[in-house]
Amino acid sequence: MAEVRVVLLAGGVGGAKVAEGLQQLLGEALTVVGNVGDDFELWGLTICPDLDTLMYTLAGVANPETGWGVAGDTFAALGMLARYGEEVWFRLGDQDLATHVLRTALLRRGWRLTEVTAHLAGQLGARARLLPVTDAPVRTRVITDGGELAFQEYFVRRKCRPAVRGFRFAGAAEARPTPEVSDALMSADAVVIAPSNPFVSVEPMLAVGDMRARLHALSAPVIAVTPIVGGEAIKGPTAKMFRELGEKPSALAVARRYADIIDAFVLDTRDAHLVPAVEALGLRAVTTDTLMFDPEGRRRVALVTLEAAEVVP
Ligand code: FO1
Repeated sequence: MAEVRVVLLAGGVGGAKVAEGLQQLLGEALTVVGNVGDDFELWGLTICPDLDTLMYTLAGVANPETGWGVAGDTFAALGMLARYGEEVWFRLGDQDLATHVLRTALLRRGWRLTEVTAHLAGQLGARARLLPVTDAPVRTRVITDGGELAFQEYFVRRKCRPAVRGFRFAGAAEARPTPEVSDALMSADAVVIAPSNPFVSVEPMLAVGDMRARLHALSAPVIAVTPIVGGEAIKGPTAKMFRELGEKPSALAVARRYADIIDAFVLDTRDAHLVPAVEALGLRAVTTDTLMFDPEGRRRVALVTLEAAEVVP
């Protein structure tokens, strides 16, 4: 095969790692479609945390400790905002702030979020193409014991502490995937669902217009990688969310959520005992070490995923 075109659907930190691994293997032939459900506005600025996490990681400038934000960033502007009496629970770095200032200015000039994202990612040196799933505003709302919260209020301000009862993706039903996303899906040799949180990273994208039906109808293979290993999330609140929604967290529980749209599922070697149950869902199951501690690990998981899709470059 001359060139293997792959589309990755990804959220933030977990998704960015496999995105970077796939970029090592595919370069420009990779299209990363990012979640916009955790976008929000702060001090008049449009902030797109998942797109930025993907962009910084693909460009090699992400903060390696947090996975989000820019490596070596400083927080002088945030310190000044605190002196003005503002609440500064969302840690915006000085360099990161430049991203939001420019994004907001370009959106006000009439650029689509797709165009803004392509410009920023290109200028920073990302090789893969980065696309928001939609240009329309979609906002994840977390229904908790204590009422409904905007996603970042729940995730950062309340540190995922309130017990989750459900989710709402405001604007998703009316939103449409962009023409760029549609074209990328139509011409893909394989579609990969990243090891991101299914509830708040992947499902907000699947809820955009007819995305779920489109993936179901694709003839190209669709492969998901587990974000749960040994019953626990690699990072973040995925396992806690499963428990609060009354389900035992496991790679199998994740596979079930995608069973209607995927052909194969990559799970960790530690969960090999779940293979028969995943196969009983009608899926091909592939086991590997899914933990990605370094660029070599990211490349390895990306390669196994492409092998599972039978589209090795
Ligand atoms: N996550 C946090 O837990 N605390 C923060 O202060 C924080 C700031 C932040 C700033 C810019 C950015 O792009 C992402 C940031 N994140 C922060 C991550 C963000 O909340 C993501 O939405 C989540 O990681 C979910 O993907």
